[in-house]
Amino acid sequence: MTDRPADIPADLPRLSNATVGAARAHSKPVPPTGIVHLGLSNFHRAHLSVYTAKAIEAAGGDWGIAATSRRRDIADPLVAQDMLYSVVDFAPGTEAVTVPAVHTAIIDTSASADGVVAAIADPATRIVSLTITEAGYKFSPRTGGLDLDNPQVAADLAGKSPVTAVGQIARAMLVRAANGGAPLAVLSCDNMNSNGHLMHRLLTEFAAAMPGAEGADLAAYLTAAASFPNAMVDRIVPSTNDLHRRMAAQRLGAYDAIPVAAEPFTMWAIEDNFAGGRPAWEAHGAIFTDDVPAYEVLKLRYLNGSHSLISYVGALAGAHTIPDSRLTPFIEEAIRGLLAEYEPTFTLPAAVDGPTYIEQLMQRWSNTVLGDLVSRVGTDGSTKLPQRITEPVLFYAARGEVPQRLALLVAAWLACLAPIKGFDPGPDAAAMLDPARPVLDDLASRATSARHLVELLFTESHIFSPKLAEYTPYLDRVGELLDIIVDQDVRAAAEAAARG
Ligand code: CS2
Repeated sequence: MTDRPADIPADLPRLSNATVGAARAHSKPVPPTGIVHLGLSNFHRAHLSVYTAKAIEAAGGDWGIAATSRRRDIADPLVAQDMLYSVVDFAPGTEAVTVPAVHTAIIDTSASADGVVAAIADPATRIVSLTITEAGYKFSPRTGGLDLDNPQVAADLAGKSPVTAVGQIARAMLVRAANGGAPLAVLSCDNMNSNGHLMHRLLTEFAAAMPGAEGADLAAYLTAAASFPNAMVDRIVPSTNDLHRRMAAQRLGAYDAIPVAAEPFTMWAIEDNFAGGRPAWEAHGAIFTDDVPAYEVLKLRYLNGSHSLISYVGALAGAHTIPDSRLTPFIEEAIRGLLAEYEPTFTLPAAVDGPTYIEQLMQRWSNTVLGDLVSRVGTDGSTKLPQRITEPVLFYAARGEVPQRLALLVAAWLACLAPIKGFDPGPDAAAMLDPARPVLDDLASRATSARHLVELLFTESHIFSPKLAEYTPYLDRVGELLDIIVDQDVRAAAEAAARG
């Protein structure tokens, strides 16, 4: 368990039902479980939990959330704090703190999935929601569908206690189907193109690959009783540090070991397609719209794509935090260049003004008190970048043009994650975690040049769609920019990208 920071008085009482203060806890008493959430992440605690607590407060409903966690360092304090924690808004001049009292139980999945399968199977559960990160979906960038070669997927199909989210939901749906077929909505809260459609496809392909009659039963349940709303989720939520704990203690007058710091901005655009009903999330400003795919693309490109550039270029330039990076003049130039490259590749949602959205983003990335780290955003790039670059690069390929900043982004990522022998990308790049590290290390050790590394990446690693490998002018440019990063520095590469 995390130690209390030295400057928080030892006698300051712990956050609990007794110390929270009636005015602060949103939605107490907590209603029974209606949502099972996979992945008790900081993002979940600052987004879906807050929207749901406010919805219950405004309109009621049995929408308590039971969440899975393998992290004892979050789960144990949460239980010790009567399932309470605080969300601390971090921005200059902001004092807000929220305690979303909405969690009913922690489901420990470290030893077995029985608990989570039973919780999703319970007919009282009407929504299963997910923040499992891009890596958790086990989809193949090659096919866009379920990665049947993944050993965990194969084991789940063989009927072992399921470890993947898709396997757990599939097993639970079979129990639901056998017990009367109560409807269920599957709500992804991760950053992927058409995340609802993706979940539907993954479960459909899981059903098709299941041996025996189970596959047909699952397919029938998917058609008759399940829904898959697409959703665009947005709020920048860093990992928790001691400054966040101190601010939480000051604002709460109690000690919270597991607060979440978040920017004040929050946004959620969702399709109103919930087979078993839903909380009144609009009470906290959720936008129900059929225009969700447009919101998703907007956010995946302008926010997430640029965020990745800020992170990798920043790490190489010695910036530790997102604002350090974004406020570096040559990096700001590169971000604006990337935003301009993205601009013609998609259509804005009708309700969004592009220039206003961009200036708001530039401000959100400048939040110096939030302390978001380039290493957080740079983590898992191999599973994030495909959503952020593929379609835009193909858009330019169709025009015979080479998008310079989209090349800089991949060159900077490779320099950070697959450094060629003798090149040191620095401590912030070293701190970036990635499931593809072993694959990338292997490519870097075999590559005879930057261009060769790029070739290996696009043709051998299965990280990106093979369609990208066909556009050699793009691969050439990534290789050239990577050479400049290694031979000179990332600033010279950004300047070369600006010259085109
Ligand atoms: C970030 C996101 O980790 C990342 O790659 O771009 O976590 C980003 O902070 C959120 O999507 C903001 O809503």
